[in-house]
Amino acid sequence: MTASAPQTVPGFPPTPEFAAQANGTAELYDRADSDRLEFWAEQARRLDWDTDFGQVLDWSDAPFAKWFVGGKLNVAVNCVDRHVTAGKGDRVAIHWVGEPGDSRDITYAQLKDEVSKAANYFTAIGLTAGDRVAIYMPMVPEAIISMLACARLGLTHSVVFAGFSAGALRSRVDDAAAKLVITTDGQYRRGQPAPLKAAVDEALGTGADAAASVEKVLVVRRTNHDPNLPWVDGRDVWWDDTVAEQSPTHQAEAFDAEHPLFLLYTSGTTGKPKGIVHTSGGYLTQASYTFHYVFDHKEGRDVFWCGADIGWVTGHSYLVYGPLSNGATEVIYEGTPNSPDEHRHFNIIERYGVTIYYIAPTLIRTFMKWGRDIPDAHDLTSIRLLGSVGEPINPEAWKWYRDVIGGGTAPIVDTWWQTETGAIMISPLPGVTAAKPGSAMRPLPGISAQIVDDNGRPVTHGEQGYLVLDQPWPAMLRGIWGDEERYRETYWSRFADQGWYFAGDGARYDDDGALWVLGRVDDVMNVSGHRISTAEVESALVGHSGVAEAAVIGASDPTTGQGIVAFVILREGVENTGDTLIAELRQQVSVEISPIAKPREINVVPELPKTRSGKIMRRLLKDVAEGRELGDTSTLVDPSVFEAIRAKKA
Ligand code: 6R9
Repeated sequence: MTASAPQTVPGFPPTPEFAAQANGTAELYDRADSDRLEFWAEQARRLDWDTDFGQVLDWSDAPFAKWFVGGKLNVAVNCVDRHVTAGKGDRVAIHWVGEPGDSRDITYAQLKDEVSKAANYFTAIGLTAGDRVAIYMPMVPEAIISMLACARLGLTHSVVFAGFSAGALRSRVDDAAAKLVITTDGQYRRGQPAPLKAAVDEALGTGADAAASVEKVLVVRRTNHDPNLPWVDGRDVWWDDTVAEQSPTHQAEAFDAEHPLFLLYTSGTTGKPKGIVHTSGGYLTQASYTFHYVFDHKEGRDVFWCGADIGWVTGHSYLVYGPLSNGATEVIYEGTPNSPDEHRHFNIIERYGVTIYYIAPTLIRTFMKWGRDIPDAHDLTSIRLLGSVGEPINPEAWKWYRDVIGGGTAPIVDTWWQTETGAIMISPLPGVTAAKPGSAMRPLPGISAQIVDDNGRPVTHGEQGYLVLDQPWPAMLRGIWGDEERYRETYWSRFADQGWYFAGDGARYDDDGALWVLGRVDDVMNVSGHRISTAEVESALVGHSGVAEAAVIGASDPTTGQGIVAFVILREGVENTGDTLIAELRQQVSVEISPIAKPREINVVPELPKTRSGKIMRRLLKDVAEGRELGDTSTLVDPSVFEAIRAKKA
């Protein structure tokens, strides 16, 4: 665990002006407490249902939940068409900003046409409800159009972060047996076009090695960087030649509330990523509800900007399904925050009058490093609410965020949730909560959590324990794709007797009962808000012919939260070529997983510290990496191993 929290700190109460206009009220908690399921039924009515639901929750087959039983709806119609029908077709849905500085405004009416065209094309190539589609794209409008077109047809999308390697894409395509892969010719990376379709070609392979499930690769022209883009005839098609030619009208059909909407792969404690399954009615209900209350969204007035990539769950719930189901106007930015320079985000806030801004603490700390002169050079007075997500936010970054970006008054919502939870679970309610810097405060109305010890007993205030969710919630994952056993084992076995969901995070309450999330208690690292498993990086490292064994830990890092530190043992007879070897190993990880998983530091050591049962003592490696005195070494086979490791590190 990383963050340390003071026991009692004062909260920042909302200003009377903010409280007076807030969507959230203290009464919302009471209403949810008095009848939780009725409360969720009320929230579900935010959506348009073609067939009304009966039972709100069927938990008889726990841990497999069914929410809004018997209800039917179309997710895309709820995100797009119904706003057009309600006369809001001219409202901008998306202010899109490309990295090279190009931009596009897309109204709800235009979005409806674009989504319909894509849906017509997907139907024309024979895709039917239940088929899987892999989306491997940078942050271009067509990525969102593709997601919505899938939702419209009941196709299950699997968005794969475009920073992932060909190998990572292939394993996800195979696991889901995707029939269609949607990509772009290239993507901008810090102002330069870089190939992307090439990675798809590499991933899908040819001949005997070809990904068997894939029938078509649909390519959006983005960078135009290669006049001789490699092309597989019969498999590859341009978006411009196909989707763009389709009719902009499409009759949508309603799907069951439990119809699978998307898969999203996330790192677990083992090397193999898990395909988290989300369904339609419950997911959209909670995405929509949280967007309205946590971001205090005012339709037609606010301009929302979530800085996440669509490759992560934050991009799914707060770039696509949450904002669009609420008829929001949002900004979507394709590139990095320092392209062309460090003013980029603040220019965008000024240009579009962004009112609600939602980013990760790692970016806040990067802004702090760049210096306040940069944001101070801009008029950021449009901002009225700030959000944080992905990792614990340190109180210093919280205060800087509020003072420098939020004009000293904007409420901050520190939102705890996970790929698995689908939507925000624990967060202050703006206008109601006196938020404390660094605390996610308390579960939202309708959500129930506890902090417990190893035996499932609630810990006393001030003590650290495990965060568990003791009641099902609408946007909860419905399973791990194709692996029922792993679903039970990963989330429901730790507190099986009680039937609680184990989140994998440590937490504690302070003396005032505010909840502080302290970080992962399992072998999952959090680097710049990205979840990376130690096992995945270890398996990439031992994939190098010179490496016999590897141990990886997340060491605390002032900017990225955690940084990846690896310890490797070389095979007999392999020469340690120093920097050359380290560079090769880092490259190996980059190719096998992604550049985001490259270790910050790799130490070649003669031995790894192990317990008698053969487990690597990661806790001790963490002590070494963070330069601390060693903790208890009594269970080690050979405590002197550390002398050798320290000598190597020095
Ligand atoms: C939404 C998202 C989930 C893990 C989660 C926790 C960490 C997320 C946090 C936070 C402290 C917050 N996390 N939000 N920790 N405070 N506000 O990030 O999903 O990528 O699945 O990561 O991120 O450790 O378990 P995901």
